[in-house]
Amino acid sequence: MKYLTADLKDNVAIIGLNRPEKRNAISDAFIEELNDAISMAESEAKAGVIHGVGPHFCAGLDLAEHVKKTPFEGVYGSRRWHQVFDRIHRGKLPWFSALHGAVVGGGLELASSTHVRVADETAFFALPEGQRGIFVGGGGSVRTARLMGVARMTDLMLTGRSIDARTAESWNLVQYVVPEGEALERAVALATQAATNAEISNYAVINALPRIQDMSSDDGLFVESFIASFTATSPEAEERLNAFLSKKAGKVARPGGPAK
Ligand code: 1HE
Repeated sequence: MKYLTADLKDNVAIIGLNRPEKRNAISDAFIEELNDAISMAESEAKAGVIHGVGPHFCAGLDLAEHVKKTPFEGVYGSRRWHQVFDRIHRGKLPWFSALHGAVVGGGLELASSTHVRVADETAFFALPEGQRGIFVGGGGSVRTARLMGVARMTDLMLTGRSIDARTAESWNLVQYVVPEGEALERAVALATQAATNAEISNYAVINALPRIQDMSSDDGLFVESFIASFTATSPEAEERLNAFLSKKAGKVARPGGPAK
C-alpha cells in the first residue's frame, strides 16, 4: 500500500495513515486504499485501530487535489468519503483511533467515524474549513456535531480555533487522554479487549446505537427489545452466560482493577 500501513496483531487490524510528508492528507487514491484496508481488516480481524504515522494524525482533505475539482466531482468525492467512513462507523468491526498532533478537518471526521478515540497530550483538534472556503464533507456535520454538539462545532468552524486534548475530552470528542506517545498502545489494548466480546454484541453496539439515536424513544425501545432478544438467544450468549454462572468467566472489575 502506498498511503497506509496495515498490520494484524492477534485479532486486531492496525491501519497507519502513512503519508507523513503531506501530514497524512487524504486524497482520492488514499480514500480508496482505506476502503481496501477496511475490507482486509473485516476479513481478518475482530477489531481495528487507526493511527497516524509521523508527527500528526491527519491534516484532512488533500487541499492540493481539491482545488482542481468540478462541483460534481466535489459532491461525488464527498459521497465516497461518506461510503468509506460509514464502513467504519456502521460496519462489521469496532474501530479505535489513536490520535496525536493535528486531528483537523477530514482527519477529525475520520476520527469521528471510529467508535472510541484515544488522544495523547500532543493532539489538537480544529475544523479550518471556513478559512479554506469549504465545508465539512466527510460526515462531520452529522458525526462530529453529534459528539461535541452543534454550538461547539459552529464555534470551531467560525473561528478556526484549535482545542487541546483535555478540552476535546471535556467536549466528548475523545474518551481517553494519555501521555505523549502512548495513544497507539492504549488504543490497541482497548481494541484487543473489545475483540474478546461476542461478535454479534459488538455488531449490535456499533450498528444499533447510532440508528436508535435517530429514532423516537418509542421506536428506539421497540427496536432495542428485538436486538436484545436476538443477541441473548444466540448460542454464544448461552455459552457466555453459563460460563459466568458456573464461575468460569470474569467478574466486572472495579475501576482500575483487573478483571477476575
Ligand atoms: C497538505 C495538507 C493538506 C499539510 N492538503 N497538503 N486541512 C487543513 O486546512 C490543514 C492544513 N495543514 C496545516 O494546517 C498544517 O500542515 C498542519 C498543522 C496539519 C501541520 O503543520 P506542519 O508544520 O507539521 O506541516 P506543514 O509544513 O504545514 O506541511 C508539510 C507538508 O504537508 C506541506 O507540503 P510541502 O510540499 O510544502 O512540504 C503542506 O503543504 C502539506 N500539507 N496539510 C495538502 N490538508 C471531506 S471534506 C474535509 C475538509 C477538510 O479536511 S478541510 C481541512 C484541510
